[in-house]
Amino acid sequence: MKKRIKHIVLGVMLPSMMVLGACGSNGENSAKTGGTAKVEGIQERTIKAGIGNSESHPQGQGMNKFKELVEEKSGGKMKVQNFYDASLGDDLNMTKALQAGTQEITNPSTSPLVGMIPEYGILDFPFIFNNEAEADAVLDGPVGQKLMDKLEDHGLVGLAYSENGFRQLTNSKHAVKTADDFKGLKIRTMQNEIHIDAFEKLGANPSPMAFSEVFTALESKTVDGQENPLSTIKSQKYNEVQKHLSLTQHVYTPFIMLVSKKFWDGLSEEEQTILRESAIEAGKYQREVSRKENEQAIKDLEKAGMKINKVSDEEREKMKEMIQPVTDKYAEKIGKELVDEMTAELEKVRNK
Ligand code: TK8
Repeated sequence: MKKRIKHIVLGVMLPSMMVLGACGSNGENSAKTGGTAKVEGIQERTIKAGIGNSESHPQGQGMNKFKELVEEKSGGKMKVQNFYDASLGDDLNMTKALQAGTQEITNPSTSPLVGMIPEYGILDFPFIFNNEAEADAVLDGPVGQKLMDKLEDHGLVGLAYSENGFRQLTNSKHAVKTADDFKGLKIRTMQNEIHIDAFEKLGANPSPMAFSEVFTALESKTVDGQENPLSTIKSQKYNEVQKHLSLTQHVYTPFIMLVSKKFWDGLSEEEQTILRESAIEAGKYQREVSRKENEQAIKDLEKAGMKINKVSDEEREKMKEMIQPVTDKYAEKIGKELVDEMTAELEKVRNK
């Protein structure tokens, strides 16, 4: 009986909450204008932005830069309120909140978006990028833009990419130096079918899970390992519950600055420009911070007692071959055209 009452109350409250959220802090600007903003100038607004990582992580530092830029460019009228550590929810919940219009901004990894927009999967192909410059070229070029354009149909607007980074494997069981060493390890993956299939091909036992649950899952040994960039391994203190760190560098993950389309459509062009420019500028700054932090993090993790294993190019090549059928399967599913475009883009950077 109690449960039923709760449902009825929620059912009444939710729609009105969503309408309120969709207007941001300014109730007048709720009109949906199909992209062409009706309002002019800059209004007083409070913009809620949530991320999964901590404030000290490069992602948190990037969001602080974004806040600073938006406030500066709007003469203090547009205020960004940052929420860290998944306190507003994990990537997928926050993305849904943007679609509902109850949260204005989030900065997820692109990987969990693949369930909704399969094309983002091209970025999840293991070993597709050799270095950060290649990732930047694809993301900041026409392929990155094409992917962003797909968001609008899903109630989202993409402003800029930044960097989560190259992912490295940690685990509590044994050193992973070769492709065979993955066998039998239970590994937490992001909620992404390409990642899941790839780890299966390596003989591991993948367990998809939201980010905020990872530390506890490692601590309680529900899983043996996880994979994330060095900056995250350090800031989440995974070293406290994981002994081995392998520099597998098996896949790159971008972050993307997303805005609720319901909120976006109520903004003036001037306000939209402020948000877009700030996100692009903050994204550049964030990438620099991320790259410096990864260099520092490996030293700190070693000092903290992690056993660090290098992985030879030869072994990484073996892993790539084992995973190739997965890449081929999703390349076909996503469509040859986009995959070829990315390949051509990569060729261009490689021949520079
Ligand atoms: C943070 C996540 C995280 C990602 C993951 O919200 O889930 O492992 O690497 O950075 O996006």
